[in-house]
Amino acid sequence: MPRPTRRGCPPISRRRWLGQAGALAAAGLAGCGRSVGGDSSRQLKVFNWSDYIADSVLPEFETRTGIAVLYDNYSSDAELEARLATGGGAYDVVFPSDRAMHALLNKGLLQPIDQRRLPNFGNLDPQFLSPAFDPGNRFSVPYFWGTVGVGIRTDHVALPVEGFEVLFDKRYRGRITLLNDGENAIACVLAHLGLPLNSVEPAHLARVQELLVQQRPLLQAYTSDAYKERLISGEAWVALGWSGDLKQAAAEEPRVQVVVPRRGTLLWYDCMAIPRAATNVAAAHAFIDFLLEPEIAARNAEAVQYATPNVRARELLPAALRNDASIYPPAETLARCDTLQNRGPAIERVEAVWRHVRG
Ligand code: N2P
Repeated sequence: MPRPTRRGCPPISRRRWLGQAGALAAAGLAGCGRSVGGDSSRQLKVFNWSDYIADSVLPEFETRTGIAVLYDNYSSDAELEARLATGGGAYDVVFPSDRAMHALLNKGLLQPIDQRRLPNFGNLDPQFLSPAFDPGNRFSVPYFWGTVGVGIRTDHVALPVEGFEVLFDKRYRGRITLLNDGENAIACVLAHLGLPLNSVEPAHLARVQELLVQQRPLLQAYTSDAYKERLISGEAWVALGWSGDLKQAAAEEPRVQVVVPRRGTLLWYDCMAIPRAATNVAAAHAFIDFLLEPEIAARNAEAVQYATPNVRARELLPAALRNDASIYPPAETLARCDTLQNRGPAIERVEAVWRHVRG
């Protein structure tokens, strides 16, 4: 499947946001229906992971509602948390992962969501509702879920690849990328060692640290977003990445293959949430509900290649996508996966390993 082409007005990226806002304000213009000054009730500020929405979705919301979307990207939970904690951006809708929700709620950085304003909430699969980090979904609405996997270039890497072992293979020196996300990377190395991926046992973390330090000279980059393009171009041959981004690469370049590690991997759930400091709460609810519409959610799922928790959207997906085991892993694989738990103050040990590795 070719990469989705840009239709209508492209979303404003982080790099372009400030420049465009300034230029348009100076010219007294609003390109693509985006009014960039004045009436904040006609603006919606969205902060989302990179490569995480279909290109056609934002222009459609803008056309339908007359609300201009200012769209900005990030590539780690840490970046989102720091931005919300320092009050930067005044975003109306953000997309934290399950891991990030613990911290954002503890710090009071989100506001309650009014489910009565989300008529499409009922499209969500009940198995994804009321998670431990947010009973009753008072602050979060499921967006996508996925795993951490390994993307490989089949024209350079010896097959078969079972899982994470390929990340430490000296034959691929200088061609390997790792997620620049300590918690995700460390969880995967724990899983690779056959240890619980939430372990905070000093002896376990010492083994992880040793492996990650040994791996350092083999790496081309620590990156949480550029691996997709590098796999496509052939610059990287092995990449630890999030399932949908790897699938997007494979959809564009058939020599990219996605491996969901058989011995188990990290499973995660991302949600939609409204920051405490949001200035357009009404539009935030309208946008979340729009993304829950079956047709919009299906189009979104097809473009980003992540797993949708929206039952009605999943029914609309082409059968090949709906039944793709690297997007929706079978029950026996999922049984060997785990999510990141709230490890309390012991998380500092995990962070210390990452600081040492990135030193
Ligand atoms: C999208 C990455 C989203 C998955 N590029 C991380 N939770």
